Parts: sequence; C-alpha cells; structure tokens
Amino acid sequence: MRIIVAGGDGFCGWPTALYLSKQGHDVTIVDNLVRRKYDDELRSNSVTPIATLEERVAKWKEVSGKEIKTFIGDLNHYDFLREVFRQTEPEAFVHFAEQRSAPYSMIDREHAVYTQTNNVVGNLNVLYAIKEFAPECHLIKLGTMGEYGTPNIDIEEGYIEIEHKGRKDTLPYPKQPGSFYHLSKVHDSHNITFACKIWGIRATDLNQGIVYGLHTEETRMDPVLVNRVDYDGVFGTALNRFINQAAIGHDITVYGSGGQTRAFLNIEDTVRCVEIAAENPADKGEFRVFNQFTEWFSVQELAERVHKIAQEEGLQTEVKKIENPRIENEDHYYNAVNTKLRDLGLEPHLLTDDVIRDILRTAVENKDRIIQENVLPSITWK
Ligand code: UPG
Repeated sequence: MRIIVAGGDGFCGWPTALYLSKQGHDVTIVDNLVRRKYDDELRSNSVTPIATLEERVAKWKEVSGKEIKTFIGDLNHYDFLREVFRQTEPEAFVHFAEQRSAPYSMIDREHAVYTQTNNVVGNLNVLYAIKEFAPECHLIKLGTMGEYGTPNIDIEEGYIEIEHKGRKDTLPYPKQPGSFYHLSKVHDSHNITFACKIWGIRATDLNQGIVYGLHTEETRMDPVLVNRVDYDGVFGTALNRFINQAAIGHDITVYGSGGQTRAFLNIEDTVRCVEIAAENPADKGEFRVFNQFTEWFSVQELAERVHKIAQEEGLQTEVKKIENPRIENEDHYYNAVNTKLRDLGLEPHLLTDDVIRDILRTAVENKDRIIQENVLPSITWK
C-alpha cells in the first residue's frame, strides 16, 4: 500500500514509518522538522541522541534494503501538500503531524493560537487534498483519549447511544478536553466528521492514550535508527518522564494528589494499531473512532511502580507530590472501552516490571544528556 506518514520524524511517526516499511508498504514521510525546533526554542533535547532524518532514512535503506521517501514541508502550505499528493498518490494518509504537547499549548496566547492554527488548518488541508487528489485515500488521524476528558460515566469508542424524552439516537461522545492542545484534536474530529459526511471521505480517528517506551524492533536495528524520548516538563509525558527522573536520582513528580487516571500504551502497540487501521480501512463516508490504548493507571500508581524498579536498580529517588500546574480532576471515575482494535487483532504489550526496567536502563545509559533545569514543570494553566 502507498502510505504517507505525516510527522514521520517524530516520536510516534518515526517508528511507525519503519514498521510499515518493513511490512512491505511503500512509505513516504512528510515532515517540517518542527519537533526539533521546539527543542531549540525550549533549550531541551531528546534523552537519546537522534540522527537527522536524512541519516535515518539512509541507514534504514542500508539495514533493510527498503527506501522511505521524504518530503520536508508543512501541511499548512497547500501548494506543498498538493505536490506531495500528486507525486505519491497515497492510499492511506497517517497523520501524526501536529503540535502534541498540552503544556506547550498553554504557555501563552501565541502558543495556544499556534497550536490550534497549525493543527486545525493542517488537518483541514489534508481533508481538502484527499477530496481533490485522492478521494479513495483512507485518513488515519491521531486523535487523543484526552478529547473525552474524565466524565463520570464509561467512555465509549467515539459514539454513545442516548435516550432523550422517549427518543433514541447514536451521537458523538461528549468531549471535555483539558487544554488548548486537546481542544485542537476535538476541532479536528469535528472537521473530519463533517468532511466524511459531505464528501464521502473514509477516516479513522485513533484516540490514543499516553505512549510510553521508545524502542521498537526496527529502531533497535542500528543506533542511527534510535527513537527520540522526552523527559522535560513540556514534552515529557507521565511514565517516560518518571523513568527519566528516576535515572538521574530526581524526585518523581506526581502533580497534586496523583489520582488522575489516564489510558496508556507501549510504542510497540502504536505502530501495530496504525497497521491494523490501514489494513482494515473505514468505509466511504465513514468516520470511525478507535480508542487506542491497552491499560489505564493513576499517576501515583505509575510513580510507585517506577520507584520500586529504580530501587531494585540501585537508584536513589523518591515519589514527591508537587503542586499541580494544571487544572484537572485529581479524583475521578475512569472506565474506557477499547475493544475495536483488539477485535481486529491487536495483542497488547502490557506494562511489566521488565518493560519499565528496559526503558530505565536506556535512560541511565544516556543520563548525562538530561538537562536538570528542564525536569520540573514550568508552565501553569492558571
Ligand atoms: N503528570 C504528573 N506528573 C508529571 C507529568 C504529568 O502527575 O510529571 C500528570 C498530569 O497532571 C496529567 C497526566 O499526568 O494528569 C498526564 O499528563 P501527560 O503525560 O503530560 O499527558 P497529556 O498531557 O494527556 O498528553 C499526552 C501527549 C498527547 C496525547 C495524550 C494522550 O502529550 O499528545 O494526546 O498524552 O492521552
């Protein structure tokens, strides 16, 4: 299948591009390399030393014999996107190319406006490009479990049957996101729903949980193929962040009471979920939603698990509750459905102690790269 991976230089996109290429798909990466620029802006870095995209794809060709084509440019520039579609004629468009940090979107007005413009307009351009140049192309869009927020009822997969004043309908599940970033994904979902309805586009929204880990079978094939991993207060996410904190003997930073519960999955499952979506395309005009996660945990629970493994590895670290920089429920109900990907064959890699230990050892190997001043959160919602 001819597959575009937009955002193919990023944390989820790079391993996905490699995995799909290994499975024999004809993969093209589209990326504006902005994730590397956010590092410059924030004076931060990946814990692992990452190669340039050029070096990465050259090494992939050397070790696998397979070619990944690249287009460097921005989805917000329609002339560029048009050219990409003309030259590649995609059958599937995997869209990871969005600003994905909630704290980054909450820095100030400029960052909120940037996040929503970049994400919403970029995605709208992709919808128009599919309509104009590749109407059969299946859009596989990265949404987030954060679109739903933390309602006091079970979270369904995209839709919920409602009975109201004696009448019934199946409606989009209510969205109560917790940042301008998460809101951008909700706006995307609405635009995609409408485009499917009016133009008959086929789309799958992958409402992904928090991804942990970094290695996949393919990224382990050579040090030049290594994936990035974030630990800082802006782009680092709960579990990976805790593990990197432990690696340098820093306190493990639980925000508030730590009762916040979130859905999680291993990066090795991310790549497989995208493959499952690609191999089982949505019907014409269908806006399909998969909840893409394998387990859920409270942040306190995760902090304690990391602490235990860190102690076994001889590292000195403590779990520390700090003032929550976000405005969010810290004590809430959480029960989310995730049967659709499982029904299509996903076999989850669950979070075992060995998985935590493996990520921790990679962090320890690279611990000299961690910039201490970036570890604590610096952005508040207030
Ligand atoms: N948290 C802590 N301590 C930390 C970092 C986070 O307690 O040091 C808490 C935070 O308050 C929140 C939860 O952990 O309640 C999750 O935060 P985080 O791991 O930063 O995830 P999100 O902000 O939800 O965003 C990530 C990705 C986003 C994706 C989403 C999927 O950045 O792109 O959409 O996970 O759920």
